[in-house]
Amino acid sequence: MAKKEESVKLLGFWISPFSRRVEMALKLKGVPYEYLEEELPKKTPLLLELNPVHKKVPVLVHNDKVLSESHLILEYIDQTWTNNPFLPQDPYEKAMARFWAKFVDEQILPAGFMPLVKPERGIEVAIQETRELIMFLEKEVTGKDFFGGKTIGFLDMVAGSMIPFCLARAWECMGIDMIPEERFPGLNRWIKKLNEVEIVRECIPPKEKHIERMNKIIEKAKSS
Ligand SMILES: N[C@@H](CCC(=O)N[C@@H](CS)C(=O)NCC(=O)O)C(=O)O
Repeated sequence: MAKKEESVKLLGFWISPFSRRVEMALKLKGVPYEYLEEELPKKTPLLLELNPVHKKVPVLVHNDKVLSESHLILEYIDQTWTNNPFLPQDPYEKAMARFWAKFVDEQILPAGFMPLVKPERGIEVAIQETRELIMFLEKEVTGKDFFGGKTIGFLDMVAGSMIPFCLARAWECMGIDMIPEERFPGLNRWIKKLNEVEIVRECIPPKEKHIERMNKIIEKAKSS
């Protein structure tokens, strides 16, 4: 829990999976924080001042410390507030959680999102390639409730904010179920489990509003 004199602020954007996962982590730890919404693509002078390198959300401000990049923010949160640890303690498991988290953001996200904007090799190829990548996670989660085991962990927050509650919703705009139950039973079970976690439900964007906004983002990106 945050100590009395502590100040925790989060600059975020409501549909950003990167922001959503940081909120999940703060809530999991029970850290009170002030949430400052950015209206992307506009950027406030505060965001530009706090994250001059990347100019992106999320940014966490803990007292006089400023942090950006969601994976690093999650690690900082886990090590600063030590209740409800969410990164594995075992060095190998921790390295693997980081490995898969990087894979989600650096491989699954571009493979799954870009074709919605520029379907250069066709939608069918994009679906197949994205599913091949997602299948690696299916193997990781099979037989478990969460990637972290019995409770939600680092990779659950990274992959959860990105795959079911962002990417799959973007594909739903096209009428496509990217993670069909018959091909991905482990991931579908995991998604149900995630939906049972109160802090996850509190942090994911409302579905209708989210899909409507994503449709607009995709259309705008297509025409630019
Ligand atoms: N690697 C960053 C990615 C953050 C990111 O891409 N944030 C987006 C919102 S979803 C953003 O602020 N975009 C503004 C821009 O690109 O100008 C992280 O993990 O925090």
